[in-house]
Amino acid sequence: MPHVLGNFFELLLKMPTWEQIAANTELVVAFGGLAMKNTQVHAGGFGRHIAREAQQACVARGVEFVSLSALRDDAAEFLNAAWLCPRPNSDTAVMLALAHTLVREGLHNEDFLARCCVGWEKFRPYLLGESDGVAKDADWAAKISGLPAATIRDLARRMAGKRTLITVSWSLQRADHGEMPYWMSIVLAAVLGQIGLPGGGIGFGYGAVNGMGAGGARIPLPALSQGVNPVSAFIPVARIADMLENPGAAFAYNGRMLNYPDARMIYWCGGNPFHHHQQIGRLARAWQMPETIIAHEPWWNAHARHADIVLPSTTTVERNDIAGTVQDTYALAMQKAVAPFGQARNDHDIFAALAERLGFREAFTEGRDEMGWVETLYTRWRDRAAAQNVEMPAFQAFWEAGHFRLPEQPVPVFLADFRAAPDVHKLTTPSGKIEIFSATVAGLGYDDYPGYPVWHEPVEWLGNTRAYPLHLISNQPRTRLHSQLDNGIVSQTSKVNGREPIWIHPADAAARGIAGGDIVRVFNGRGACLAGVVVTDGVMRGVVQLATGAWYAPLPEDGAHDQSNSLSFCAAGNPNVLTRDAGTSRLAQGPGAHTCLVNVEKYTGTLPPLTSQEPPVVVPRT
Ligand SMILES: Nc1nc2c(c(=O)[nH]1)N[C@H]1C(S)=C(S)[C@@H](COP(=O)(O)OP(=O)(O)OC[C@H]3O[C@@H](n4cnc5c(=O)[nH]c(N)nc54)[C@H](O)[C@@H]3O)O[C@H]1N2
Ligand SMILES: Nc1nc2c(c(=O)[nH]1)N[C@H]1C(S)=C(S)[C@@H](COP(=O)(O)OP(=O)(O)OC[C@H]3O[C@@H](n4cnc5c(=O)[nH]c(N)nc54)[C@H](O)[C@@H]3O)O[C@H]1N2
Ligand SMILES: [Mo]
Repeated sequence: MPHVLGNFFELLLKMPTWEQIAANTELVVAFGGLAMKNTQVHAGGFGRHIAREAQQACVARGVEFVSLSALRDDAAEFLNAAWLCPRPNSDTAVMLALAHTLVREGLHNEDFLARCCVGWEKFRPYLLGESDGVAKDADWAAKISGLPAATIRDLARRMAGKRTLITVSWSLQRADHGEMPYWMSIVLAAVLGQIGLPGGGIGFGYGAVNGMGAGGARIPLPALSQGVNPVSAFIPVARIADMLENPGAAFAYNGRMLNYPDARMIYWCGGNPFHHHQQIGRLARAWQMPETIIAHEPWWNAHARHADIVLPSTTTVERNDIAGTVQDTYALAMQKAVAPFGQARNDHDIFAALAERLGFREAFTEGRDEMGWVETLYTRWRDRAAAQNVEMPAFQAFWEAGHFRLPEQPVPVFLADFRAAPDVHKLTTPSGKIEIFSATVAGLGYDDYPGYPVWHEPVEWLGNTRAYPLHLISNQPRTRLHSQLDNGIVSQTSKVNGREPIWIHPADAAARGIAGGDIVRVFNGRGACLAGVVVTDGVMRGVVQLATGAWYAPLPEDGAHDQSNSLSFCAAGNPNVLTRDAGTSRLAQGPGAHTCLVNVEKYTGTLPPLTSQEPPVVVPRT
């Protein structure tokens, strides 16, 4: 993204807002949909959920939606979206074909491509097939995606005839070469040439979190002092099992060759590797390698269970805090609701106690305790607001009231200034323009990244089902945040026979003699898990959906099970025992969860116990 359109976090704040979309957009083309389930959350917290009413306002104004996704409910029912089901991971091919149709039919914007972009002349021969003999036309993409060629051509024409917003869900990145559909979506929007027009062009993740497309108060929130980490060794987090298995080994990352450090100790706080990592069986084995693992964690989940030392921390309801984000208009006082459970301590108190043992408590706390920090951070926020002529109440008044509503700031039309004068209002890319061809990326020397977006057949996909016949979508869960509160009632009541629900198309279920409510074994060469069946035509044929987040429940090491296999098995339905632990590419080395084939069979054995939710055995001190 920084190579192509500029700084990602800046872009997220500047994208077309829902208000602008409702007022100007005629057609929204959503790759990966606009899942309403995901808009329940936002990093930093939110005062009001806006996604539903924002989308409803669009419908009321006549905005049309097209959702390209394997799941029907990635678009809310009230959107009346046209539902297209390209094979998962084939989006880049569909986007190429849309661009091809636009160019062949003279519907592309030559002026925009010439004025606002670099590299059109390098990409065009690839698109048209002049450089490799393969025209990336609708017939070509039809064979790859399974969408009819006429549907692709018709969509391209509709996009050109209307004010169109192209949007891509964050999920498309989590795949083999997942950087490609992002780049290609920007190129497609450039070919269409509506970037910089109100409600037109491109935006990302409107169905990822509540605040995408929100106006908000746009006042950056202050944070604790970060200090400077004296350790410069770095790995992309998705490469951690690689690191543990191969200390010292070299790996490629974004044009550099780095070496895996020889990590002897792991201290993990505020994340659950047994949730987010791919191929958890491999991780669980690699986890045996460091000398010490410390988990700093409120819950007795897989993260805590796999640690040598657990520092129990409080949850958000057991401490005082403030919540807010630039994309919201609320400052929220999060007053402690209950006393800390057992010996749990606040994260800040744990770190302060550790800093004390290491001899730098004062430098860490800056002399402040919990409420000292809450008040200081609020006051810094208030000062920043004042600098933008927004008056926030003094701390005591805010804390007693519980919240304060800030005025919403108007959001300028995304890239309108750039469109009008690209040489003056430059982007933060190396050329200052939209990089259809990136000299930076081409210069990295990665043969799979020639400098412009190209289609690569994913390593696992429905275009090649020799090994396993079904594509697994392991998306964000609707009943929790990742693994958080899987032990809670909302998540637990969604389970089928105690196992995570798996969605399967009626034809795929019938072919396997599977019915709703059955327990199935989902498996591939990397692992297996049990899941509870929901048969639905809301999922594309050939695709199964098993959301992330069930607490990893490997088989007990009771002698009846071989340990190496038992670690790759999850009795609760965590899909990450099945997914591939390989980087998306040498460019980003991100997790490629959505590139994953599996098979499903009815499970007829005795159900293994679900040990993952049981509390720890406490041995009294003697
Ligand atoms: N309820 C809830 N909300 C959440 C979260 C949560 O855990 N629970 N997590 C939050 C976080 S951290 C994030 S990053 C965001 C993530 O936001 P997203 O990445 O948008 O969320 P997902 O649900 O993973 O993916 C959305 C949809 O993309 C589709 N999809 C997957 N692969 C492909 C593909 O190759 N092509 C196409 N066209 N579609 C595909 C799937 O059908 C999936 O339902 O959600 C946030 N919101
Ligand atoms: N297959 C597949 N895998 C994925 C994804 C996918 O789409 N598919 N999505 C990826 C994405 S986008 C993300 S963001 C990651 C999410 O991965 P993680 O962020 O690692 O997942 P969480 O379950 O949210 O882990 C948060 C942990 O912090 C703990 N915690 C909560 N509050 C506190 C606190 O106040 N203090 C402390 N110390 N701990 C606390 C929770 O109990 C939990 O164990 O997963 C990634 N993995
Ligand atoms: Mo995420």
